[in-house]
Amino acid sequence: MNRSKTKTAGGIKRISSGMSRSLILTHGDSDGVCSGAIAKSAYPEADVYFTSPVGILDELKMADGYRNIIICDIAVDVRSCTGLYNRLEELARSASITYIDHHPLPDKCWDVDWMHNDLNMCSSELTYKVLEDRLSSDMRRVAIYGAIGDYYDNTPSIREWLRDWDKRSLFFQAGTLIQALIHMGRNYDFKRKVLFPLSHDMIPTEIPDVLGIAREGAQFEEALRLRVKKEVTSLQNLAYVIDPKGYMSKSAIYAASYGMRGVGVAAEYRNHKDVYDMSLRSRVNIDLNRLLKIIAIKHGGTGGGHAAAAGARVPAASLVQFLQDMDAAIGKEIQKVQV
Ligand SMILES: [Mn+2]
Repeated sequence: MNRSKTKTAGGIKRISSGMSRSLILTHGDSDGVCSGAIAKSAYPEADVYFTSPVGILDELKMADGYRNIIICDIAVDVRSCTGLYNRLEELARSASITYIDHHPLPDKCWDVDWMHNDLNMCSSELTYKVLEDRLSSDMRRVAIYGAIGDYYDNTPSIREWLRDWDKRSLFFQAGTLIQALIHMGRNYDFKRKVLFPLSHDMIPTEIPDVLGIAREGAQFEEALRLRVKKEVTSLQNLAYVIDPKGYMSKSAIYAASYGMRGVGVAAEYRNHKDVYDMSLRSRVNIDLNRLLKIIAIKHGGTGGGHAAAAGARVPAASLVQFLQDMDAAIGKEIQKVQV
């Protein structure tokens, strides 16, 4: 087998080399790794690369020559929407395209038969359903790991599929896998080593290093939790922590709980760009994606994601005002919902 080492040029994470008929492009988070593993189980010969909404168009430069292109869990970025659509339509003349995603699509484009978009389930569940004819029903277990990783484990199908397993064992495996993937961050070499055995339905605790890394991650998270508990600041409707020195999404969750607010925000300063990158988590019935699209842009930044889990970037000088505007907007939304 001819496999190259991980390359990271241009954001591309090459995890196997040599031209094969199928190409899988997927996200590097746990839902993305599980989606990729399910797609690779359906097309075992496929090359797999990790990418992101901003990297996808670049990655597709090397898609020529593949007969079958599967993209999983990559949100369509508003700014590159048209370019991406045109490139995919161009590739669709000589290849079969399957675009599987569960993030909101920008308006207008995408009325095409190769786009499988459903906001009601995670990408892993959707990938299993789209490729079901080629899959063992045991791969539903991998879809459940992905669903838990993305907090989409309460859908009708996942609940039904869970009944076929002892959910205590399955949660142990899912938790171990997710904790290890989060702890390894952007280590795509590690993610490659996990994705292949996962595509053969190997349980995560048997995949080399996963259990030990998950334990390290749990220890790191415990220290982080105690830091956030000490440093959290609460406004009226949101609570935030700045530079928590650890997992951003988990910091946002702990900020909400220890700050005793509906929304938690973790912000991290990025020196080279003089901006704050943020992770936001909501446990109240509001749409963070919609609010961020308005308020982050108003402050010269960007933002979006899901209703309950989202991210944003704003110029450092705007952070305080941004947080106050978000706080007020969340308050208004909560009132609307209660009326
Ligand atoms: Mn996802």
